[in-house]
Amino acid sequence: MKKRSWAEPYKIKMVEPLRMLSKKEREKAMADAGYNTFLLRSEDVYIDLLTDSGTSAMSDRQWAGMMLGDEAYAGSRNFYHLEKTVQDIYGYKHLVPTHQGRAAEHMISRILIKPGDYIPGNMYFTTTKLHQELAGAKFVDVIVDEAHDPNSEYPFKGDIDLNKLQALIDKVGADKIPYVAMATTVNMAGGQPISLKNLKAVRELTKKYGIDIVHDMTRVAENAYMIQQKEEGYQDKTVAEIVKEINSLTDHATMSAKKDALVNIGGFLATNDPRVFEEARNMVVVYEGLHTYGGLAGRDMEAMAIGIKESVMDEHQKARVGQVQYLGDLLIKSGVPVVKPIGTHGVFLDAKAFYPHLSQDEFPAQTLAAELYIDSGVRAMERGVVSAGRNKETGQHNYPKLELVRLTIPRRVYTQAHMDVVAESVIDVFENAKNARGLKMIYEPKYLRFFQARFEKL
Ligand code: PLI
Repeated sequence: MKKRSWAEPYKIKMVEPLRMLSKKEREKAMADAGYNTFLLRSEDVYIDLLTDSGTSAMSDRQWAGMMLGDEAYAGSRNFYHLEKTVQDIYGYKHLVPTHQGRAAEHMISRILIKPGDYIPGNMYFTTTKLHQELAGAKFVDVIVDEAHDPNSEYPFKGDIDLNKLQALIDKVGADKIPYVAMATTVNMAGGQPISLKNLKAVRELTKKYGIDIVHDMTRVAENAYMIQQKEEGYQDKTVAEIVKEINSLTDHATMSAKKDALVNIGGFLATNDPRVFEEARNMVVVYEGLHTYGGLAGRDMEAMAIGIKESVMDEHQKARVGQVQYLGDLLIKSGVPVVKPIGTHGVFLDAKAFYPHLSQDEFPAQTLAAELYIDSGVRAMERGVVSAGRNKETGQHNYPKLELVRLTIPRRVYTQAHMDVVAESVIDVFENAKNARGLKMIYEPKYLRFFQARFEKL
């Protein structure tokens, strides 16, 4: 059969010019930023793969929706549109909007956790875990072992190990486990999906013990697309149908709409439990704003409602995830060490394999992100020992098995040619890897240190 390529299901109506500094200027910019890509100025970045959070290009329909913002303090028309969309597309009964995901994480942690509780999860996310800890819980990783192995080709590395979950229940008792934290997809594992087969088993086990499931649905439509592509029995289901099925197996959800839902700001807490809804509606007024806007403008809620509908379209996910896989395949073909299989929102470089001569105390992933920026102006993000923070009890670094650099692809923003440029730069940096020196941390903030820590070259 003749080859038939796919292409993005949109054309470009407005462009934003990019500029590229000279190598000397990039070296200075990186040193001035303390070798932390979060501290670079966006204007000094050529291709920005720091994050897929809040960086999507909105559609003309979303921009048109912005003009329909009803900026009333209470009862905005856009809130009701968003509420109906969350009910229709996601299937959750009650909605409390928030300005972004971590505000919803704060509320659900405060509502469901008692000090001394345990929260098992399919790996951790930085803000999610911090809010669990601030509410007095201890996070316990119950993801399958394959998730910690960058070379395992297991297709559903987001799966929960039921034996690990059962062992925790046996050890601490179900009354000390208010909920399982389940994320679609698992960001820190490389954007890896959970399977429906696994989620159904987790639902069965948690039901037996009266344990809830809190769903971090930040990238649920991308996870659904992977299920459609890889899980037996789902090839004929639409992404929208699979999203509904995933959500139906959970009790509450937190959402950073800045990812899947294609908006630059926004999030929410959703729940099927009227008591949790009642408490969250009370709490949101203290921290975010009235329960019909939760820190958002009416226009933001309108853009989110439209973005949610666009995010579950099969052709959108095919192009979105397809672009990520395109970049991943270029790197794999050139022998660059990456987390396999390629996930949905980015390609994760294995910094330990780039720099076997650097120990984790020399921050290999932080080093790699800096080297990549200096090489080509491509901005990536550290996801290794800096992101993992310190052990609360011992004060030592947490040493995660995965020491990664994330090339995160914003949705609908860059072209295939940009991906080619990125791949060429990564390959060059890999070929020169043995010359890299590590870094020393010279400033460390108390919370979520990766955002603001500063480094010096060793
Ligand atoms: O950045 P927020 O507060 O809207 O959402 C926090 C958050 C929660 N869960 C997951 C899985 C995330 O990926 C997430 C935010 N992620 C960021 C900012 C990222 O760059 O991946």
